[in-house]
Amino acid sequence: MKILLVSPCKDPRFKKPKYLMIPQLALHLIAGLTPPEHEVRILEEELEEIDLEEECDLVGISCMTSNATRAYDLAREYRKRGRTVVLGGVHPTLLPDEALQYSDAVVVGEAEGVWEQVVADVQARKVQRVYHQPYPSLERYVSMGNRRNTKKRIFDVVPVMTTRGCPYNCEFCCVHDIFGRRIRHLPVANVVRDIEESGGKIFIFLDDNIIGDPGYAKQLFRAIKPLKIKWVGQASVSFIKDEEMMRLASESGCRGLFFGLESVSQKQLNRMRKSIKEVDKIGEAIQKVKDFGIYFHASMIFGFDSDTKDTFPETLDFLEKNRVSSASINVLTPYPGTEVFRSLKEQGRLLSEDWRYYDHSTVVYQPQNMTPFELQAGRLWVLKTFSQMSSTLRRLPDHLDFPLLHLAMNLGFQAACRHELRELPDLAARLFPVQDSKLSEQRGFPLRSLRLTDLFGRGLLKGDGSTGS
Ligand code: B12
Repeated sequence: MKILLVSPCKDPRFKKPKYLMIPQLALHLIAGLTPPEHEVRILEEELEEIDLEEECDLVGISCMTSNATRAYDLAREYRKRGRTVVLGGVHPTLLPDEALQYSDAVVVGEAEGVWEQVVADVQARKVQRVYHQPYPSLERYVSMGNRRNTKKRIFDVVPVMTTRGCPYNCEFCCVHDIFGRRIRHLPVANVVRDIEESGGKIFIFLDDNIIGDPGYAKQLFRAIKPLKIKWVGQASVSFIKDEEMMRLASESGCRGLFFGLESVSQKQLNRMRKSIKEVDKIGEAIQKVKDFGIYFHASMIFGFDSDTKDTFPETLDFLEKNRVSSASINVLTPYPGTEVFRSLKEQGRLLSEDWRYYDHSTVVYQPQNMTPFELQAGRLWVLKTFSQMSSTLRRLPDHLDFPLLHLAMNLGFQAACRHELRELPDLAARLFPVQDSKLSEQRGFPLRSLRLTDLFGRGLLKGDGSTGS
């Protein structure tokens, strides 16, 4: 059979810069699981156009929530053309009944342990509706071969994942529901073999927390040190509590880590399960990571119930004062399946259940201490001010170990911000309550020519809970 594995983009009209793209590990893994008699092609829509007429028997589509609508549109089109369509990934796992309306079958959870059966059933024309094997063992080596692709990406970064599952129960995250609370590992020897076979030099570990199981992490770092690779990954700030861990990570080629700080509001930090809860200590942690020659990327979330309009300037001050190189500036997104989704829905605070808006950048619920528009604009103000050239250059002397990465990341965020600003008036008209858009018009901020600095300069966004004057 000819099998096409597709990763849809969120919106084919607005593709991300190619240099930011990393290969979709799930599709390479599924290709590796496919019995060798079948022909498999991987198609990432961010990198190439989709030809719906492309000849194939089975189409496997992977999606998260934000690109689920596009995935469903494609599934519908492929099925019209007589292809068998199987949906998998985070969103179909969370809402299998919804995904089944657009596909022949859904794989709930991981592909390991079921994909071979899916392929055999499609070939025998006996496809079942749902395939699910909870928490499969990751012991078997799945060969993904050489997965470098220098032609299409500027940074040739190869993805690897060593663990699945997360012991934490964060109310805004669905990972523990999908992959379970127990951390499962790939054998270290298999990770080493995969790295060697991949042909890459720079790697990204996609694990939610590469140091989640400290014993395993140290074993892994010791094993990959002789490979002389460079790598980046995600970790919790508890990283800095273990000097040996930091040294081993750095010696094994760690050059950058993504830390989900989420908030620098003391109230919110007290509510979350974080290993470091004091804002000052987070500042020290940032410095310590940098001292080990590791790039610090922060991820922040605005819109928790304890957040007020003051949270925006406070967060910006924190990021600038601590000379953070780059930051993902997100809004709280109530992904289906999470506690936040259940609770906001119960309280009647959801503004939309159109999954295209569930992307960490768009406000889809009524915040507690501000209007949806204020949250949307406040996030953009922080993103714009922090990543603009003057601020980026001011922080550059602190990042001379990685000047290009520092510039590339901030330029990328700046470009994304410009696009979002252009879209903001239309978005506000479509999504936010009428009064919200009117309010800003009345206060002299015509949405069409909105300047975010004005929102702060004239006090619209500043102030605890009030709408300003
Ligand atoms: C890597 C990653 C990314 C990369 C993806 C790019 C890439 N080329 O890999 C980047 C950085 C671009 C990214 C972006 C985003 N991400 Co992301 N990302 C992840 C992360 C850390 C790992 C995903 C991964 O590749 N895992 C490794 C592979 C092997 O696992 P997998 O994808 O789950 O696939 C397995 C199964 O799901 C299944 N499967 C998957 N697809 C298919 C398809 C078929 C046909 C079958 C049979 C099976 C199957 O089989 C696979 C093997 O078992 C997860 C966290 C996590 N633990 O899942 C978040 C996560 C998936 N991302 C998330 C989010 C929110 C986003 C963003 C919206 C964030 C943002 N601010 O931009 C964007 C959306 C991008 C978009 N498409 O619109 C959320 C998703 C929540 C949701 N309900 O959608 C997660 C769960 C993080 C979280 N903790 O909340 N992300």
